[in-house]
Order: sequence, then C-alpha cells, then structure tokens
Amino acid sequence: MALPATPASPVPGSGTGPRVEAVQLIRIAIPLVAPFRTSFGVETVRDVLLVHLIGGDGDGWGECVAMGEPMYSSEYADGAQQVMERHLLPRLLARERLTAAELAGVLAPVRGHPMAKAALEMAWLDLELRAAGRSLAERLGAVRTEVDCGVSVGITDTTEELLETVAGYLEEGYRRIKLKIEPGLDIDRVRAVRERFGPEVLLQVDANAAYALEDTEHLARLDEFGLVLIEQPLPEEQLLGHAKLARRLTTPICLDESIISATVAAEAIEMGACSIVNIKPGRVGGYLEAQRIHDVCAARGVPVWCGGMLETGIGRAANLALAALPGFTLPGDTSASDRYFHEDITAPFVLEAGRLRVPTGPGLGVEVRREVVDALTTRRSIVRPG
Ligand code: NPG
Repeated sequence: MALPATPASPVPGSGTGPRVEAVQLIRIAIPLVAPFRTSFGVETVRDVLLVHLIGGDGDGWGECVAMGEPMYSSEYADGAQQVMERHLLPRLLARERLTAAELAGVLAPVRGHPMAKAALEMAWLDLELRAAGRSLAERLGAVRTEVDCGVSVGITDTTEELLETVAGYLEEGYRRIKLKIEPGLDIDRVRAVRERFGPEVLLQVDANAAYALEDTEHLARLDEFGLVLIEQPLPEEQLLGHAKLARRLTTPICLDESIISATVAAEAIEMGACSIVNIKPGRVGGYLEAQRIHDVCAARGVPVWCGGMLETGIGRAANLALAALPGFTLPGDTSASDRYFHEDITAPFVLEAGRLRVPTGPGLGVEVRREVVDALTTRRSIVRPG
C-alpha cells in the first residue's frame, strides 16, 4: 500500500520562502516556424506546459520542457502535468512557505520526473527573486551580460535544403552550427556543409543516441571534418560505451541525455565518457542542479554549453541566465525567438551580432504576454493548497 501523498494539514516551511496561494497549469500549442526533425521525431507545433504561481505578493512563471510525446526521454507533457497535480504540487503546497532552494529536497521522495520538477523550481525561483528584486542571472552567478549563440539545424529532406538553411543562419550571425544527424544522413551531409562554408565555421553534430558501439568505425569518419564535438552518439545508459568510443575518435564527445545529475557528470568525466557537457536544466531537475553540474565541470576543466528544448521566452530567459556563468565557454542552443516562433509569449529575444542579451530584470526578467498565452491555450487547471 502506498503512503498518502501528502500530510493532511499544512506543515510549516522554513518561514522565509514565498507563500503560494494557487498554481495554474496552462497548456499551450505554439506553432514552430518550420518543422524540426531529429533522429527521434518531427515537431511542428510545440505543446508546452506552463506553470503560473499565484502568490500573496506576486506571480511566478515556469516552463516545462517535456515534449508532447516521450521520444527524447521518458517524460511527456501530459505525464508531467499529472505528476505535478497528483504528487509534486501537493507536497509543495503542504508547506506554508518554501524557498526555491528547499524545493528539490521536498520533491526528492518522488523518483524521476526531472522536467516536471525543474519547471516548478523555475516558477519558485521567479516568484522568490521578483519579491527580492534580484535577477536569476545574479542568483546563479552570471559573469556575462550577453551570450554567444549557436543554432541547431534539424534533419532536412535534401542536402541542398540543408545548405540553404545553414547559409541563412550564418547570414543572420549565428556563431556555431549544430547539425542533427542519424545513420545514413551523417557523413555526406557534414562533408557538404564543411566544403560549402569552410573550416572556420564552428560545426558540431548531434545524434540523439541514434548509433551503437558497433558504429565506431563509421563515426570515426567524422574526424576529418574538424568538428567541435559529437553529441550523444550512443544510448543514454552507455557511459562505458561512450568512453570506449572516445578512445577511438579524435572528435570530442559531448553528452546530453546521459548527464542526469552532477554526480553522473562527475562519473562520466572521470571514466572518460565525455570531455564536454551539454547542460539542460529540464533534463537534470532544475537550474540549481544545472549550476552544480557547471561547477563540477569547471573544477575538472570541462567546457559546458547550454542546450535547448524549443523553449518559449520563459525558458529561454532562464537559459540565458545560466549560459552567462563562467564555464559556459561554447555557444549554446540559445537561439533567437524568431528561429522558433512567429509570435512568442514574451517579448522576443533578438540576435545582435550573434549574441543574445541576458535578462537583468527581477526573477526571470521577462513579462508574459497573457493575451498571447490565452490565444494559444488548449487546457488549464488549478491546484490549491489543502
Ligand atoms: O534550439 O531549442 C533548440 C533546439 C535544440 O536541438 C535542439 N534540441 O536533442 O538537444 C536536442 C534537441 C531537442 C529538441 C531535444 C526538442 C528534445 C526536444
């Protein structure tokens, strides 16, 4: 028999965090400017779960990066919403007050669901920092006011289409190109981009776990193209496999899906499974764990960069704050709003000389355009304490 999810009456929190009166979970369907194809699927409309905290002294917003379907990882938007409603929010709302720093500990008895937890932590950080008049960038230890931006290019039907797309992004000023690859759409595509745009372009590839260790010799053919890195070639649980692959390739291996915590990051680095890490706060349970991964990597001299999950302006604002930490020495997938959406739910982030500005306002530093959210809303629910 499972224990009841929550105590029957409110238990006191630390007494220092914000008080939350209600939590609104809002689902929006926001169309992408172009379909985004990876080795695991095609996305044309982003199904996003937003968290809106209604507090006694203000609001807080969070964005859950889980996709509509569980193809990138086991989480998906409907599941994230259900675990929030039934298991996570009752635990949080049972506290009278709760700081963002306490949140992960309170939720630790619920296994997994890092994306759902990260969205709640983001909203709590926003609420708490707004009340304190501090920015997330300052809270995380940002050292930059703007960050270098790369762009992730989905798999295209033809090589010509790929070259055209890359040319467009380079013209816009993006400072590094990431090509999504899968078996059969890899070596020739990378060669075509290298030949067309030359050796100076920072170029990297992302396999989203589409290869097997038996593909080692095939992947070694990428070495001649001077790539910045190859991201997550093997399934996420194969740390040892990545270490073996790393010994055969000259292209540095970067892990994404495999790095689920600061502990795993430290172990992966120690066993030689990667020499670069992609940090996605949603994948690791939040911005505070992301900050710890940054610290683990920095202490070991491992460069990191900020990944992307097709976020709206809410998640993008938070990612830019994270990407402004000192160890983020490689351009990330923090692209401008117009790379994703015709109309964003915050003021758009605009590329300036290949960079985006780090928000400096209190909390996430962005205001949500409620009328745009309303127009895109597909579902809404409210969770209250008690
Ligand atoms: O610019 O936000 C972006 C997309 C970057 O390629 C990107 N994300 O595997 O890293 C990834 C991929 C992704 C997209 C993963 C959507 C999951 C969902």
